[in-house]
Amino acid sequence: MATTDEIRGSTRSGPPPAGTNPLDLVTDEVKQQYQTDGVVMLRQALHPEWLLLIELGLQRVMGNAGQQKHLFYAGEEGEFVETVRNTEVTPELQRLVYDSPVADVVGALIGSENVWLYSDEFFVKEGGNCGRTPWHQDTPYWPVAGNQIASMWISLDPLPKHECLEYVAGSHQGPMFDGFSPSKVSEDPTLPHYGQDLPPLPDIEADRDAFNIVSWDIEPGDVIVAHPSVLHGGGQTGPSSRRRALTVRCYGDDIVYAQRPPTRPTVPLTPGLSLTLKPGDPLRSPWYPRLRPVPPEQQAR
Ligand SMILES: O=C(O)CCC(=O)C(=O)O
Repeated sequence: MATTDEIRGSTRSGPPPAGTNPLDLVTDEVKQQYQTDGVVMLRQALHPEWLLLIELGLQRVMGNAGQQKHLFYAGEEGEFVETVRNTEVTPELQRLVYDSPVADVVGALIGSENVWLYSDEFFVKEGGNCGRTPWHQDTPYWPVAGNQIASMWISLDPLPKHECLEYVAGSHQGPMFDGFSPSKVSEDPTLPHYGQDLPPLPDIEADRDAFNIVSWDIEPGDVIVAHPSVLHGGGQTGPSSRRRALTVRCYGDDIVYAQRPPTRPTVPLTPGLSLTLKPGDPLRSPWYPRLRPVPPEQQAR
């Protein structure tokens, strides 16, 4: 019987033997932990081949073949890069989402045999001293409702826990707050994104002890899977740190289209979606390709 620390991934038992099936990591205890905390660490879930694929994809994206780059703390010391939905234009990410165990692991955790891609997103903190990723939930930015949805956060670099992504365990069961405003993070990372309908984000950084914050030291191959409603934020990086992370976001059967306050578009942009779906409709659209079962045109011959 695994201890809570082992299930939470806070103790390390070394890499699994070659040939280990990543799905074996998704035990009933891990599923239970995911339900309770909204986040789990899965040690050595991804083979180095998949990490190489992500690295090649990132090189292509940063070489300006990918989608638009957005800067946090633009022009300041803490500047870092975010770019979303590169799977559409990056063959390496296409191979990752169809051929790697990412969708299978997320599908097993959320309990859905059907899995769709919501989006991918790179967060690239290079050059040292990159700023904090502000505390937030993802669901306020997304036009979705339902529970079978999760993000797998994959770091290409080893990280100490204070530079890793941090989570407020259990917060996915609480209220949906307004988002932070990405263009105003250096001014105040709790300034509202929509400014209507949703309660303001709590200032977690100002009162960390009041929250049940969990995070982990991370090695390449380790992944964190989190419910997008769980409050999370990323630590500042040190002077010589490099932190290149990819998040792959997938969902299952119970996810439906939902509206968000009209003052801002949802992320990533999906022009036309609101003309074809009404609130409560299953989230089916070419914006969100099906990953499992693997579509015939994507199956290895
Ligand atoms: O890597 C980061 O700093 C942010 C990641 C994040 O917010 C996410 O994966 O939802």
